[in-house]
Amino acid sequence: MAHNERVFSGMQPTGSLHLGNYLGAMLQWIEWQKTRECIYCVVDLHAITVWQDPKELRTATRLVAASYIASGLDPKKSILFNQSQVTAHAELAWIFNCVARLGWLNRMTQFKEKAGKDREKASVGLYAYPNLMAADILAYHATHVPVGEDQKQHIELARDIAQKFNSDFKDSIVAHGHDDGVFFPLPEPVITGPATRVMSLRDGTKKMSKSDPSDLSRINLTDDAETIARKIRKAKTDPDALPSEPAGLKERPEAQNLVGIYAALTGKAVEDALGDVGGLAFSEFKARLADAAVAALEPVGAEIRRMMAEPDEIDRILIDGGTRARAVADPVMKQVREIIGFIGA
Ligand code: AQP
Repeated sequence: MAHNERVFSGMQPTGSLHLGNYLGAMLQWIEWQKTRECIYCVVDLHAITVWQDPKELRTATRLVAASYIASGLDPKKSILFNQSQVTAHAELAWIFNCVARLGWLNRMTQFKEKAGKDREKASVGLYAYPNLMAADILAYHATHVPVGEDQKQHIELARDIAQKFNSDFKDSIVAHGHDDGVFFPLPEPVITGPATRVMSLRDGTKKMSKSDPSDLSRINLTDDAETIARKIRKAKTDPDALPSEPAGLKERPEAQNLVGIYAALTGKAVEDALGDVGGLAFSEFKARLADAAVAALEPVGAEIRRMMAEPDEIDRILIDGGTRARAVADPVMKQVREIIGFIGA
């Protein structure tokens, strides 16, 4: 049975969203919303793979939901909710813990990066995180997952899990009315944001991240104009002027990152952006970049602040989204239980 196209994606409430989340994922979400059924989630179950203060988790969950809406997500059109409201995520993740192989998870580079040197002290949840992510997507039979470049490996794992489930339970899947033996679709990663890998402003070889201890490393969607301009002024650079061709950005990670951000914010290809700013010294270029960033982000930040002043309204939207999400996931989970052989499904 061919599956209808359905989009799923999420972000963790581990802090304020930043320019990387916005250019890498969020702008694609908004595009997909125009033409497809979309389910967008604040993934609070993922957030607790690292300890979170309960009060801060609640605030960050509202902040991420407000950031989605301020960026253009329409909660009437798309389903918007926080993950923990829908128990299907945790239930299917457990089933996938039993489908995925240790060897598969051992290859996940994000676990290695996030666990760092003290791997023995990382939570089991951090290790099994990709299985939960596969469950997030597949509990809705989602077919497309718009994300940044760093999530590609996890979506490939979700495809492997879907394929193994379909193969392990093939006879039962057919017996339950899926004549082609396909229960889970193989989800496609969609990595087409205007900048699919935005790097830290302090180190052009490191991904811009919510959890980087230096706030100067990222531009938050909540930063005001003065803060955005200051962070760009302080961004690491090299001593040379900007080249006029993309080839001249090679081996210059900071220049490449800042020009990539400028191009994404002004809606231009890097080549065309260099047509505008090639030859400029960094001091002049940074002023232009700051103008472009402020023009794009200031209205988003203002809307986030307005929404955060009404937390009950955000909660109401999330709870409504939870009800709508359960209506999609519950029938899928009922079938999963029947296919596996659980009594009382
Ligand atoms: N630097 C980035 N450039 C492009 N895309 C990015 N994404 C994250 N960072 C960049 C994309 O944003 C979405 C949500 O990410 P997440 O919140 O689930 O977690 P993450 O990928 O681990 O992002 P962070 O900011 O690094 O969070 P922390 O520090 O909490 O782990 C994903 O689509 C991701 O690809």
